[in-house]
Amino acid sequence: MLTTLKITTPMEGVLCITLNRPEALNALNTQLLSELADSLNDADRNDKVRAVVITGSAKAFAAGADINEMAERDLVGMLEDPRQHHWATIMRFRKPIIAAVNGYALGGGCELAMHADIIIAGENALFGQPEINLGIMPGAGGTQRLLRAVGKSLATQMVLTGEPISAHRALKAGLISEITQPELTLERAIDIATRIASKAPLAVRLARESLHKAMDTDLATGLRFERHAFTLLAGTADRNEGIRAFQEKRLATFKGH
Ligand code: DAK
Repeated sequence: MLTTLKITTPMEGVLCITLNRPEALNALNTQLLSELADSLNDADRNDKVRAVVITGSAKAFAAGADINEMAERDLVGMLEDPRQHHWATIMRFRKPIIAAVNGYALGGGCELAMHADIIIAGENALFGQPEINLGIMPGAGGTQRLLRAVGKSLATQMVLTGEPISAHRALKAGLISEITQPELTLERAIDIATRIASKAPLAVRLARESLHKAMDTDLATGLRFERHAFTLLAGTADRNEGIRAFQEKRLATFKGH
């Protein structure tokens, strides 16, 4: 039974995962990360799930790793920390994730949002990497993904001062793609997920993989991957259906093969 998450299917093809530890502002303890990793593993294997929305509460998407739990681990404990495996599972997830962020997205919370493919935020959202205030530093992508998203100067300022940025600053910097009124953030994220869920799954998967390549390879390698992926899709039934539907002036029905 899930104790730290709520899972719903608001629209066909869309799974919505709500982080649910209100007493700790959704701090990411081992239990929550384990349930999140297991849920994503299930969603990866389930053909009916085409996109996932991850959200929190009005006050907090997630206020970071659970500091009380972290306090119990020394160096050896950190090296053997099961949470790193859960983070790795989240990173390996193969379908699009949209993060719907309201309130605090701090430390591991900001890092979890950055694991998403798209971040939508309410205008009250705050993104930050405050680990430096605890005498530590980000450990789940907060120096690497943040720098790639917002550039060197702002990432360095955020990581070394620990001071968060507003949703508007995050939008300007490219960390998020849209700002909504807080009460509409989840609805908007589900709307985007539903649109993605209606597309050809293999095209979505390869396009997403190709976008990821842009983050971690040089341009020539990325372009080569894109060309191969594009060519591969020529062998799919959904590609034929998509083109035929355009020519016949009707909506395409994609089957995922
Ligand atoms: N952990 C545990 N409990 C937390 C928490 C957290 N991160 N954040 C908040 N809480 C708890 C508070 O202790 C409080 O509990 P009670 O005292 O009521 O029992 C309750 O949530 C409500 O919080 P506040 O009373 O503090 O609420 P406020 O509105 O006054 O303040 C706040 C909200 C978000 C500004 C404040 O709670 C805060 O500063 N929280 C800590 C934020 C933070 O420093 N986050 C970074 C944590 S370090 C790694 C992966 C990830 C990480 C590291 C390694 N590997 C894979 C290697 C990540 C590290 C981190 O995220």
